[in-house]
Amino acid sequence: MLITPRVFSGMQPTGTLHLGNYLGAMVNWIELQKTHECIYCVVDLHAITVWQEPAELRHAIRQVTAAYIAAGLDPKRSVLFNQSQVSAHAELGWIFNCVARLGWLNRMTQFKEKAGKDREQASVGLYAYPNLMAADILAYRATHVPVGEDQKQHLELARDIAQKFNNDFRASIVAQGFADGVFFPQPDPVITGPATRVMSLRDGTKKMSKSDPSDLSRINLTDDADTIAKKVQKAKTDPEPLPSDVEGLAARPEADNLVGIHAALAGVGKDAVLRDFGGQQFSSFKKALAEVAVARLAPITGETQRLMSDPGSIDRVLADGAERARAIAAPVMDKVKDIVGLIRA
Ligand code: AQP
Repeated sequence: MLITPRVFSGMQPTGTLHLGNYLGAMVNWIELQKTHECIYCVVDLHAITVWQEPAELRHAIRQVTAAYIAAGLDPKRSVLFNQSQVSAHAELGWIFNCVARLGWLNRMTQFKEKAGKDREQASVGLYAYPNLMAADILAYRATHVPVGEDQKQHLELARDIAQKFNNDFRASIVAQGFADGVFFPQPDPVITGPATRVMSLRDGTKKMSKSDPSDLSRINLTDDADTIAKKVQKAKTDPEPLPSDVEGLAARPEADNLVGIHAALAGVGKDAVLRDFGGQQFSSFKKALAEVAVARLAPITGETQRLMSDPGSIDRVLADGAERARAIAAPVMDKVKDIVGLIRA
């Protein structure tokens, strides 16, 4: 059972995917499937760490799946499924609940942000979320995890869990035939690509997010051309014209964000965008930004809608992916149980 290069990543069906999800993660996913064995998941068990209306959750799972495919993920080439169909995630998540330390989870900034002031009312699942994320990755002994910058801390925790499991059970791992005492790889974050942290259109210091109450803060992958144009036009800016070089974007978070989005969507650097728009007011730049966003996103939106008109075929893609995922995770889980000392059939 060799550790071979394998990619794993996922997104939560907690709402509609947005430009941050697309540029921060999905663009990399699509590239990686050309060169690597890839497993891409709709992480529905993560979604229920906060309340989800059951009918909306079911719809969102299908819609995220459709958006994956519409954006260019090939379910024949990559393994594409929803997390709850593969029980290895929850099983390994529990084992990792027993490996990870409370002190580690207490440091997770995303829990603090999401739980807010009402921490006592947050679900236990929200707190243990990073352990389940480690299980998502390590149930496949994945080595590479393409994510946006906001997931860096969770990835570091996954690495710590892998290392602690290997250390705690070293003798048993060796006894199970792993001479070097290493069962889990330490997964590497892949935080690269055109825009690893896309910010809110309403506040250049806050990440673009599905859960932001203002829909004007994000461009959704389901927005039509008029909506995109309206959101870009209403995006917060400052009173100065655009600078002529990248250094001029320092301390101008909104300008930096919009130029970064334009550059990422057009597949060029920020310097190239500023060569075209430096010295100009935001009005003409915003018009061009809306055009480039519509050109890039409209085909994805259209294809997502087309796929959503046949939910049965989406469910078949997920069932097929889940079967392939189970085939990879099952021998890993058997070994984990042997290593930990659990008796299995
Ligand atoms: N603004 C962003 N910029 C770059 N990458 C981003 N990602 C999310 N927001 C940005 C990346 O998208 C992937 C999937 O994220 P997720 O759906 O699992 O949850 P999230 O990170 O919590 O995304 P949201 O939109 O902020 O959702 P809510 O509001 O529900 O918390 C990840 O790789 C993430 O890095």
